[in-house]
Amino acid sequence: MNISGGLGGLNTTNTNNQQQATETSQPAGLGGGIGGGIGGAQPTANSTNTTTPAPSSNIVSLKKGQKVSLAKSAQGAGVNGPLTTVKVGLGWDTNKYDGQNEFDLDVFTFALKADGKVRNASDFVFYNNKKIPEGAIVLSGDNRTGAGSGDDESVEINLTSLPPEIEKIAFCITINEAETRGQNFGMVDNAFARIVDAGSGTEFMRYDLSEDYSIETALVVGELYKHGGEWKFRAVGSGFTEGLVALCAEYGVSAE
Ligand SMILES: [Ca+2]
Ligand SMILES: [Ca+2]
Repeated sequence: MNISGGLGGLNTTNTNNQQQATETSQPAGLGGGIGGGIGGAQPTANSTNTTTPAPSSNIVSLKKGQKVSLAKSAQGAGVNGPLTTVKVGLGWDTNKYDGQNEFDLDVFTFALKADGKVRNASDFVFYNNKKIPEGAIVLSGDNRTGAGSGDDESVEINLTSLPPEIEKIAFCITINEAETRGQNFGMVDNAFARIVDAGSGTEFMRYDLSEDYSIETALVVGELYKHGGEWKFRAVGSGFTEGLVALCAEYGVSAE
């Protein structure tokens, strides 16, 4: 699929709880994609990082598979009062790649119902659809190089104005035109997600993806999800070899 062509053909096939039809119509979407298990290497500190403060003891540092309460983590990092708007910053570096093509990674965010599917294609937030209709999830923009150690692209979520039927938000990174350019996550370093209280600018949670990816062309970095009335973050770190097509199949968006 030509992602730069605008994804004009995306349609949800799941507006009436037809997720089974979606799954069976995209059987190859997740083939062999999900990365290895929990228990890999420890997150490594980035000694060249000069623009983002090193994680302190007040910032929860997640390992793959770990789930943490947003409110408790924020409180532990000194955020006063209830969380309203959080920023999920995602970053990466591509300095292992010396090919001729552009190497453009993109954040894709899926706003999901309790069944893990989008309401419709407008809940699929990316560079050509930078927010959901209610405006409670907004993508910063499209970084084309990944240069620098801070956030390369970020997503702001207003937890108080999210539609109540949105119970999960998945944050993914894909490589634009990975197949035609012969690029994969084996050429990507220092991928991370971090969560910041947008009001105070306080970072309170960080997940450094420590796994060595190879042929994958899409990553599910993590998920915000509502559990017992409270928002939590799960560090997922799963790679997919079928790129955006696999993600769309997973979350009920039909990519044609
Ligand atoms: Ca980009
Ligand atoms: Ca970067």
